[in-house]
Amino acid sequence: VGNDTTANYHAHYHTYDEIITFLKNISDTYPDLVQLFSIGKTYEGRDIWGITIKSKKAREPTKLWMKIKDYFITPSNSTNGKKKKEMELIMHGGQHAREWISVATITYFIDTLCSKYGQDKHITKDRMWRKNRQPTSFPFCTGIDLNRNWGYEWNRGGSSPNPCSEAYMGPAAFAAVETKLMADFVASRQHAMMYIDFHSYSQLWMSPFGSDCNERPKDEEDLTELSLGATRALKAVHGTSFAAGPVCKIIYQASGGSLDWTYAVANVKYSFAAELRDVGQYGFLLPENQIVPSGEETLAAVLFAAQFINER
Ligand code: ING
Ligand code: ZN
Repeated sequence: VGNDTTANYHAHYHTYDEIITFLKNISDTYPDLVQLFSIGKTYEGRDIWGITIKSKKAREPTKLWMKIKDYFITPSNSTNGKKKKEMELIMHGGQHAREWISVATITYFIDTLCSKYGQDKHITKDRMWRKNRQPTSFPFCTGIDLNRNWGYEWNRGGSSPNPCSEAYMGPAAFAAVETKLMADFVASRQHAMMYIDFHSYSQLWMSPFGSDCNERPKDEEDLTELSLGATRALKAVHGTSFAAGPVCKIIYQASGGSLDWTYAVANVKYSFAAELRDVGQYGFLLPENQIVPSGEETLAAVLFAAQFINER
């Protein structure tokens, strides 16, 4: 992208401004493939960027996907002759500020999908920020945990009413401008078949629900089958092990998370959250030389998921 080579760009984490430049360069370079847009502004007035990647003609929605599949996935007989459905997959990163690898992974996806076709030692308070930047009822405690502020079973455990908590749920569901905008965006995407919310770290592929360990999604079987296949595809790339299961069981109870809402309210059947690398050695401060390997393995999981959904 630009004068920087692809390999070099993804060898580093980037600032918000650099990421905007990256996205604008991508949309200038691949005008037929991508559309860059803002869904609105954060509390502090920064744009919340979105980018759609799709084939040139809306009538041929799977053309890009077919090329991607040819490139990344060993041809299988199973899709031959089958009519391809129109489908849309939503990837969400950066819901939590300090989880840089989630944003780096998505920019890696964008670059890789487009271009194939057509350690920070200084731990600062800012680097370890998690929540949004909205003031609370306490002037000395800033921020709502966006991933506790979504409107399905909000305030049902695993979140905190304390504005100073890292898991502060906010004064009401969707009180955070960012969650409201993102939810409206997801709801507006009629063809969305999958939603994946990227976090770090722990190496997990998670499904609904986070709010209640006893609530089982009606699509449990399909969600489990996809999750197991995706983690297997992921492991095949660099040997990285991901565990799979519902949020509440595999990590902890957490209500007001995005995947519960996209699943139960927006009816995106394949709603997931992924905890990317690592398992604690570097934690949130994942070294830059792991961006590309993480991107490669995660993309393999996503492509498996897309193929799985496409074949249903
Ligand atoms: N983990 C997620 C969190 O918000 C999660 C786990 C995912 C909870 C989906 C609820 C729903 O706590 C990190 N690392 O933020
Ligand atoms: Zn997170």
